[in-house]
Amino acid sequence: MTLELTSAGESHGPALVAIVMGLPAGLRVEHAAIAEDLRRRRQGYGRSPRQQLEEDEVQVLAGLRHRRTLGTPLALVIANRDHANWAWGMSAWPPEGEPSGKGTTSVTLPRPGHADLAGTLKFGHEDARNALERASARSTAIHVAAGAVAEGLLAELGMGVAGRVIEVGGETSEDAWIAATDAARAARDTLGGVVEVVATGVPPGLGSYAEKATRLDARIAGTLMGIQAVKGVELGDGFALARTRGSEAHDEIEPDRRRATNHAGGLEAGVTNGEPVVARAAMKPLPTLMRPLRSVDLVSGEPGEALVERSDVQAVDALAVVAEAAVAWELARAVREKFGGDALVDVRAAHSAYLERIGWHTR
Ligand code: EPS
Repeated sequence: MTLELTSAGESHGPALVAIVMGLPAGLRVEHAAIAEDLRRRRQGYGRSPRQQLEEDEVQVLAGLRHRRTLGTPLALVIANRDHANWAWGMSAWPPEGEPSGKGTTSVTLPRPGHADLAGTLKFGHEDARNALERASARSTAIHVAAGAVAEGLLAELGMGVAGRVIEVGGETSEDAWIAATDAARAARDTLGGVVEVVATGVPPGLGSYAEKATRLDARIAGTLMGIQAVKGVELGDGFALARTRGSEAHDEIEPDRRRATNHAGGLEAGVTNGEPVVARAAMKPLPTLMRPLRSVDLVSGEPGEALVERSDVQAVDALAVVAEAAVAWELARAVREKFGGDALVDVRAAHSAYLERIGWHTR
């Protein structure tokens, strides 16, 4: 038993869609819980005006009846309201008549840092929009919706996951983040930052050291690195551990098998150890710059300036929510693998029986 997600959707296409396989039957899914996470993702100082336009209203087309999962594929859809402005430019079959609206002329000046150049070369596109639309972080909305469902499953087993911003543009306090964002906007520049996700109530034994691909630390690092603009990930004290001695680095085991410290971030040998799972992700400054960097025109071969279009100054607040959803997803996947069960009651029974076997009490 595992949990799988397949998604599709372009940033300015009609919609984002996802199919989730592997949820147990009987899991309560509240529209309000998904809507709240989607609302949090849209918030944040320095986001694009696009966020005022999008409602990120989630629709469930399959797999849910009267608030409970059916144990069958769950189909989620979020419409892109901005698509109305791109109806011709992003159409599957161009409507009759002259091209109108946005996206009707080809993008040939790739932005350093975005998918424009690599995607164009890789797929043989003539218009970089064919690459950048899917590479856009717009797709994180559907992953947040799925993550909210995963968080619901984890909550049934007493687990909670929370993401927060810890740095924006190198600053560590909220006032300084706002000032740095204002300064970057005034300079027509962008910023990055760092977020942290903490998962609590996690039992020991999720994940496995049997193979690299089963290590939960590898999966969490992979899913965080898979989020747009993330360039660094650390678990627990991460890179700082490399600068300490073993006697300081490891978390001593108390009589109740808990730890007084958590340098490992709740993961040893790719397996949870019962302490909170702690992961951090570093986001690079966003690559769409209002004062563009040097580029080359892919048609003429002439030097030029990269594409300029509406974008965010920084989206670190959004990353905190997206990273939370991603970590929740991997934990839920590990839960499905460890406890199995077609119905939620089976999952709960397997979880309780396991905690009883190991004599584990959540602190
Ligand atoms: C993004 C560019 C911007 C962001 C977008 C991600 O898109 P637009 O040019 O349409 O404003 O707003 O993020 C979202 C739309 C979103 O919902 O998070 C990019 O290039 O990755």
